[in-house]
Amino acid sequence: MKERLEALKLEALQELSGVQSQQELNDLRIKYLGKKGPLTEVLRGMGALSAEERPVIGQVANDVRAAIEAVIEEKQAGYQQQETENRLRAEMIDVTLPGRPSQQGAVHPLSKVIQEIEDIFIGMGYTVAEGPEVEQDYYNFEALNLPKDHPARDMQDSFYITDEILMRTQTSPVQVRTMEKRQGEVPIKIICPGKVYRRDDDDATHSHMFTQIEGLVIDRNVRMSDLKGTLLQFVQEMYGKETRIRLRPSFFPFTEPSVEVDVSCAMCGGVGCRTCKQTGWLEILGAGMVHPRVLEMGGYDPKEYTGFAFGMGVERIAMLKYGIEDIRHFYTNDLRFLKQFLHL
Ligand code: 2NM
Repeated sequence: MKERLEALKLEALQELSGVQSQQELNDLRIKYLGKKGPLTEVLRGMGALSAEERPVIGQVANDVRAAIEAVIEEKQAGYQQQETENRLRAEMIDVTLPGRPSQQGAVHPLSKVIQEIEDIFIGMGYTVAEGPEVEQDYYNFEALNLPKDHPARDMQDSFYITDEILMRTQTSPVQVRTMEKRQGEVPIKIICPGKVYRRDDDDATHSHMFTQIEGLVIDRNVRMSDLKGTLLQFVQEMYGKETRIRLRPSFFPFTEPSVEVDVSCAMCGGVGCRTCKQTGWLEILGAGMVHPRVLEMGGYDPKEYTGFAFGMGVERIAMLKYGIEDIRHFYTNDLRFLKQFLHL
């Protein structure tokens, strides 16, 4: 039996010396050391041995097993190191190669102007309110004192989705919704930026979709002088400390009295130039004292509360500020246009 074991050892070591792959190594491990292998078989037959022989043969069998295991372990370690080296070589990167340039995005010029205007009003204690672009007829017209038969409500002028639903034509519905939500609480001091929609043929100065910012203040004792002071503060932060404003009487259904607000031309300081068509003034704001009926429909008693509101077109302000001649540039996303505002 001892001879059989020694022969087994020699055979195994012989075969192991010619092994070519990890798979072959694994097969040999199973062949010699596995449950159905010759070593296991020998050990199982030990019961038939005499008491003197058993420890001797047992010792030899263990030695043979250890010798075979040692060679397998050594070869296994070799394969593992080889594998590690192969992986490291395959994954090697050249850190001295120049990097790929990354594409840098930028904030759209319209978004920049919106943020600038928001910041000025936030500085005066306003909060920013937003609302849906698809709006109910009630919030867009009815609650703003534009009854069903009002000429400014011509179906031809708005994008209607159904009889009662349309694309908002102003951001004022957001202000009506805010009044409704606050349930008569004061003060309300909000600005509402966002896209608005009107059926119009697009040209250099008109777009069927554009951006508006409207403001609303409601409290006790809010007066026209508060409106004037607020708008003067706004334009002086926006265009410079020397900027002046001029109010002209106007009409809006939702304000009474209503005014158009001209701003002294920042290009020429008010002496007259191409931008202001030699007038020295630019028309950029509409405003007024909130109509008592609008306050009432919003849940505010017009005998107790008053308010002012104003609105401006963001594209027009941006066009005047940066000398942009065509409103369509804002929506075309031509990178040659957009890249001019990268460092604003
Ligand atoms: C403007 C001009 C004048 C305005 C009115 C309201 C509201 F909701 F309080 F009635 N919001 N915005 C308003 C007033 C807007 O835009 C040229």
